[in-house]
Amino acid sequence: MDIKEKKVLVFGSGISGVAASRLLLKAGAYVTLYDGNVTLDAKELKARVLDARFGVGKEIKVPFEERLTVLLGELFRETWESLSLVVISPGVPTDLPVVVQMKEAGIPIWGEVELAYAYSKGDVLAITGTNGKTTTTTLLGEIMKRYREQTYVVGNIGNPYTEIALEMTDESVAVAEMSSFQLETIHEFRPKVSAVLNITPDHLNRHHTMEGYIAAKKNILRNQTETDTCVLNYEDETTREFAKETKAKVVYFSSLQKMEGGIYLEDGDIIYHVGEPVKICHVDELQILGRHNYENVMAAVAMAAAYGVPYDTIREAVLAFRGVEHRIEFVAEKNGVAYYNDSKGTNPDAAIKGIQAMKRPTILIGGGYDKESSYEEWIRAFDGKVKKLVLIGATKEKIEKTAKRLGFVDTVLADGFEEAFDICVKYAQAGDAVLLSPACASWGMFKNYEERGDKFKELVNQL
Ligand code: UMA
Repeated sequence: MDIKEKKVLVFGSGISGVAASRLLLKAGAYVTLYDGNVTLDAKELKARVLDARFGVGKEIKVPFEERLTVLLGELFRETWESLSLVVISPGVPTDLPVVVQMKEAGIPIWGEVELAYAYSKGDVLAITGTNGKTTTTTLLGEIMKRYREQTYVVGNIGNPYTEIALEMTDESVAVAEMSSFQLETIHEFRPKVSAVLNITPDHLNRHHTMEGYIAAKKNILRNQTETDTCVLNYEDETTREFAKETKAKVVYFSSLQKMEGGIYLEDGDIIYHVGEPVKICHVDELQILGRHNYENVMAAVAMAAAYGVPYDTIREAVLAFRGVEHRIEFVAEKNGVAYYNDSKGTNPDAAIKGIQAMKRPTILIGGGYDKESSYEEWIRAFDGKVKKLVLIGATKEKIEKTAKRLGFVDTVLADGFEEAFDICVKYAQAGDAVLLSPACASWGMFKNYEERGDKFKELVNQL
């Protein structure tokens, strides 16, 4: 679609919306940046879009300032009727009445990722899954940077893809972390190599059913062809079945069994076995721990190898990789108590990995935004390790009820994050661990999980 001189609405003014607006302005469109939140400052938002980094578009006759309108509050038919395109931010539900009306009126609704894809060059290597996305994306980014100078790490990881799309050349590679929200609104997005790491219940308040969530994730391989590769977790029943629905070459990874044509663990060795078997490394040589992390490494290795990166380059990057901030991150030891920040444990399954990684008696901070998850399996995974569960946020009562029902009674409800932290400090004895791994998103208390993790680290460092 040529959007020159066309009217485009960008729905959502977070980092995706700001970046998408810039791309659209540079591409010659008239942009309305829209947000439902009336407490935002329209002038400040406009300045944010047109900041110094934006540069000047000489070829465009009408200045950017005049091509950009910021609209807050309600979105009326008069505004959307004449649009050629709506670019929707990942956090905006696609079943909002106004979005449905626009769709029914025949206005194309593109996700921010689709817009980036349409305007970028080079290849995309894309990763999705409920857990492990950020670790796998970061590691693959590290591998690719050693191979391709123009490697961009983008997507759900916190860097909007539209921010760099216009810089990409035929030599560029985008390593993209894709959430289900982002994959819900793609049309032609086609990664050269994709990976689906695992699928367990998450974001059910947005997708309503597990089927809806799975369908969104599956979009990652929808447009792939025979010349593309799709890396799938063999040990996850859902992702294993995805092989039937893609034209791409499938490379499975397994942490439990040998897989010819795939990548697997054998006596602690990571073996890439597509063609001749190649040992990449032993897991004891890695700087990240846990079976889930070995799976993330296998996925990143398989993606890089499928793309043609030499094994030595892959090996060097894998051995140098130190993991990701906010994911079972050791913060400090204070008075004999080890503090771990796993703020990225934003759903029960991720938080299970967090508690499994603990080797000491643990005081755990849980709770937050309500995504309508079930907390039973998480509580069962405490496995005698959790001494006390300190609960915060919208889900605190719900989690406490579930815990009590399952026989875990040592819970405390805290009024806010700092109070929860103080309770942990009070109860922790030398030899214990304090773990922030809430099994819930941070929304409602924090802007995002990074802010929550940063706050935790700040409090630890003040001790
Ligand atoms: N908004 C509306 N109406 C609505 C909903 C939202 O106007 O009905 C507005 C809000 O008022 C707000 C804006 O939309 O101003 C926010 O848009 P957004 O939620 O899409 O946030 P962005 O800042 O653009 O960040 C998004 C991702 N956020 C979400 O998916 C919720 C970021 O993922 C991502 O890093 C970024 O794009 C760049 O690609 C964060 C996330 O929490 C980390 N992701 C979820 C997760 O990992 O579990 C999926």
